[in-house]
Amino acid sequence: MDEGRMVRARPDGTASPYGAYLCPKGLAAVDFHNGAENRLLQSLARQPDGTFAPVDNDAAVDAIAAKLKALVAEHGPRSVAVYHGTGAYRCVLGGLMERAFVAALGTPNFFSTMTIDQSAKWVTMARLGTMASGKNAMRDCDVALLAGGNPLVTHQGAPYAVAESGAPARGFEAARANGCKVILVDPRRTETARFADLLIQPLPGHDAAIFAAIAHILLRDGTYDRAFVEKWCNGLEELRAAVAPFTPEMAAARADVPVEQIELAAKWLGEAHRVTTGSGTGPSFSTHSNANDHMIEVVNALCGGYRREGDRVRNPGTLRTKPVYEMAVSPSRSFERDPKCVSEDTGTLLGEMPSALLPAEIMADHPDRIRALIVFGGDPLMAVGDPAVAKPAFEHLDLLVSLDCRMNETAKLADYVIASSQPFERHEISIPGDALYPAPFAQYTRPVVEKPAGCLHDWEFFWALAHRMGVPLTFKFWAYGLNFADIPEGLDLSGPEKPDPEELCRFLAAGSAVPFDELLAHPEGVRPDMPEQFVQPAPAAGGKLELMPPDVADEMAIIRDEQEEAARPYRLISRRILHAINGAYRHSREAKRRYPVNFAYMNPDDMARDGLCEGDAVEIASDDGMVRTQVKAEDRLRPGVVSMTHMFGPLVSTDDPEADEGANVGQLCSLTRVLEPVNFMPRFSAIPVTVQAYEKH
Ligand SMILES: Nc1nc2c(c(=O)[nH]1)N[C@H]1C(S)=C(S)[C@@H](COP(=O)(O)OP(=O)(O)OC[C@H]3O[C@@H](n4cnc5c(=O)[nH]c(N)nc54)[C@H](O)[C@@H]3O)O[C@H]1N2
Ligand SMILES: Nc1nc2c(c(=O)[nH]1)N[C@H]1C(S)=C(S)[C@@H](COP(=O)(O)OP(=O)(O)OC[C@H]3O[C@@H](n4cnc5c(=O)[nH]c(N)nc54)[C@H](O)[C@@H]3O)O[C@H]1N2
Ligand SMILES: [Mo]
Repeated sequence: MDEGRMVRARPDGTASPYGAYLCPKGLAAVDFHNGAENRLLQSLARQPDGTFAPVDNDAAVDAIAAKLKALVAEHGPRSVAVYHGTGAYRCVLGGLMERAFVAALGTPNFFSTMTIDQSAKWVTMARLGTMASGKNAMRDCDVALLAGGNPLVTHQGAPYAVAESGAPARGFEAARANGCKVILVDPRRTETARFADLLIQPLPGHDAAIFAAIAHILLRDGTYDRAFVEKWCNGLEELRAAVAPFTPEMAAARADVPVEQIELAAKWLGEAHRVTTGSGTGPSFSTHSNANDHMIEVVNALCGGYRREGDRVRNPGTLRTKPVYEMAVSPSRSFERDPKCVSEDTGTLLGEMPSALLPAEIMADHPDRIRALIVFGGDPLMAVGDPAVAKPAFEHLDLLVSLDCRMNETAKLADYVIASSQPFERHEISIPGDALYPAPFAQYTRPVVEKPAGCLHDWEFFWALAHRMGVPLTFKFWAYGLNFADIPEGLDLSGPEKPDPEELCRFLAAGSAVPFDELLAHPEGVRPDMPEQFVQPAPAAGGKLELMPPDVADEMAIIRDEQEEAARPYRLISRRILHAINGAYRHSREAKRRYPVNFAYMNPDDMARDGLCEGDAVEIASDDGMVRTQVKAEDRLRPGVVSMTHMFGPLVSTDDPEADEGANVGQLCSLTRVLEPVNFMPRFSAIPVTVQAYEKH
């Protein structure tokens, strides 16, 4: 620090369970706190002429509260929706205050990036069920399989993908040193592939077939975990029937991979003593994403890839330590019950509505349509894609509020943009990572720098809003899977007194294995010495996993009979960059230097065949739209695919990608044509496209 300004950030490995480590976004955060990337330092209100003018936060919250109160009085709480973006996940008090606000208001319209990202995983939980003991940690396995994820860049790992949180390369190194074989399934030889013992590079969109074939082999050879399946699974015969047509030869032909690779992956999985399989965004974004994810999880179940009674629990959580049981939780099929959407016959997944239906829920000719939307740390217009459908809907809202530290594409349409604080300016406690760190660890940090005078903490916004609206808040330690109303302990915040953020954190740490005062004394974090914990037997008769419910069997039959769409020669796939996280840090110095636009990467042979040269201006066209960018050769990509990063450029492109600083690939997606059942997930990968050079004027 120098005179109240941040100068430099360094990783601190004294207590961290993964050593000293800081990613490039962590480094860029210093500049951002200091105002880089046009950080919003003041809240803004839209004027009658459509322009924005600075507004005092009190006045803004007053006006928003008055408008929301009027809407609720006239149309009920359902008229108000909240969207929780990636920026909101990094803000503990803000996220919990938001949950308290939504619960107190009583609206079912809670949306987040999870349902425009990997909600296929939630659909699988709802249709297959889950093992309460969780999956095996990669470090304990002899075989680990990851489909469509690149943790070395994204740091995304457990519980869904296969990788350790924190410093992923170290996790892979440690697992391999223990003898773990790593299998990757990805059209791209990713950065993570340097740890792969087997890399399968399929055409995208065929994971359901590939994993059905692996299940087929495990059943054919009898190498699945019979004891596990007998104890915890229903539907083995239905599964057998559903995967019978998915021979290894058929899947290999569909996905254009050597059949030996599918056989080898199945052999390793079948022979292994301890297995874990999982996926990143790839299979959740592509064609038939729910079936893809279901079949990946079925393979894990056939291998019994979950922690079992007596297994050591590496990290039972520190701030909240929970006993771990070997027990199946039967499918909830929550989406079949009320509350349901008004535009489609589908309900919630883990208490959330499908984000891709936001535009339809706003436009619906229904008394319960959405009329006001609060966006917390997100850019839903960019995230859902298909701006031709989404933008008019957002413009149709009576009230759009963006709580953000950037003027993003959604904020540009908002009535109010509330400038939020940043992590080094606020009180944070390590709830998001609590049980995900490779070892027990907890940290509480006070602000190291004062927030800019014009900014509001995210939690302050939700608290002030509730206070002004007269909505009585109860602050709780909410976590996924919990119904807010059912959580017994809470802090009553209905009084006029603004809460003290440190006291809120103290409340959250009430059940912590490390007392709050010890966390206070150790800003570098604490790695507690905890007694070893082991998975316990199920306390009661557990549920069962449903390997092949009828709706999944129907989807598999559709896939079995499907013909490849041949009209467009390439498949567009997703990729992420190390120097930005979705839209955030995209305008940092390093990100802009490396990525003046989001290039279209292609296999060099494909480029040569199409007469394309490095840097050529190209048009990428799908059935739903077109974007322009520059092409770049990448021999890591298999032939037949084009790979681009999302969240670049303005919502709608001009004809100059360089001036636009990239192109929004969401313009190639559809919110009306190709949506998955249940979660209404659009297709963000395996999008059929053509690539063509064009003359720049
Ligand atoms: N640096 C950085 N970190 C991030 C983010 C970021 O933008 N930047 N974003 C964060 C967010 S919001 C998320 S959700 C996570 C995502 O984390 P990951 O899932 O690890 O994200 P990606 O790197 O895009 O990896 C997806 C992979 O799937 C492959 N793929 C595409 N289609 C298919 C397919 O049909 N089948 C298979 N098997 N593979 C396919 C792609 O080639 C790609 O390598 O990362 C988070 N972390
Ligand atoms: N075509 C296509 N579409 C995609 C994807 C894709 O790969 N391809 N990926 C999908 C995925 S996985 C995701 S997760 C979504 C991402 O969708 P979103 O999360 O909606 O988009 P982001 O751009 O990440 O928005 C995050 C916002 O949070 C803000 N922010 C950062 N820190 C804070 C904070 O402390 N407080 C507040 N209030 N705001 C903060 C940032 O400035 C940024 O504007 O997009 C989805 N859409
Ligand atoms: Mo995401």
